[in-house]
Amino acid sequence: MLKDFMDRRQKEEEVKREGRLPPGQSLTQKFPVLHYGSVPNYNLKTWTFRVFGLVEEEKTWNWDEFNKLPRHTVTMDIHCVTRWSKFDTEWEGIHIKDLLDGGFIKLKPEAQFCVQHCEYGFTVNTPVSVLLSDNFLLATHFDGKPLEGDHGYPLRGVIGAIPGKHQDSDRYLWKGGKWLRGLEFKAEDQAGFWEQAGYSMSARIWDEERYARRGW
Ligand SMILES: Nc1nc2c(c(=O)[nH]1)N[C@H]1C(S)=C(S)[C@@H](COP(=O)(O)O)O[C@H]1N2
Ligand SMILES: [Mo]
Repeated sequence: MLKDFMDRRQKEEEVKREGRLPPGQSLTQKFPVLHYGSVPNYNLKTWTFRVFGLVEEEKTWNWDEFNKLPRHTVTMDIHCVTRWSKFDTEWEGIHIKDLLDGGFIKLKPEAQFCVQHCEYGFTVNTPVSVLLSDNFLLATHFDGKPLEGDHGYPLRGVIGAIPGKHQDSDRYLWKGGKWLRGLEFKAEDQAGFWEQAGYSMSARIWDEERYARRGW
């Protein structure tokens, strides 16, 4: 117990020195689970992923088709708005920029925002520029294994900071929807579930954009 405590403090000091601990955050070695509602049932036989809204052509992929899209492994530090941060987490999945570059999807020029649609009608909003950066992944695997049910199996959005890099696209973890089923591209920003509950539309980590600003 005491050893774990010392170990945690030491690691926290280390990432702080390296400039990887955002303001107001503290290091955890666990992987907390945070969501509203219950973990959905899944059936990979009927699972689909839909890309719609301001795209040249709407797409629907089944699980097999989805898994043939180009894949990457990314190591990120993830930061939850409830103030825990987890460092050097390894994710495998798909970069949306690869889908554009490879011609799998084509956005209309007006598409500036995206709504991630999850099971049970849960939504998250993000600017397209954030989704296209190297620190956002449509993830199927964590730590070399398929996601656990609690963490979004079979597919989730995940966003964090690439170790050693500070980018405008570094946002809190809630900007990645678990149990993700589709992306809707839009011209205007539209508040998602937590955003309607008072969380920030933009959620920048280094500026501590945790809650919606009121009045201005
Ligand atoms: N579908 C869905 N995705 C969600 C949420 C949710 O309530 N429903 N919560 C978000 C929040 S607030 C956080 S902090 C992260 C937590 O991811 P984790 O449970 O894997 O740690 O998921 C995000 N994605
Ligand atoms: Mo959260």
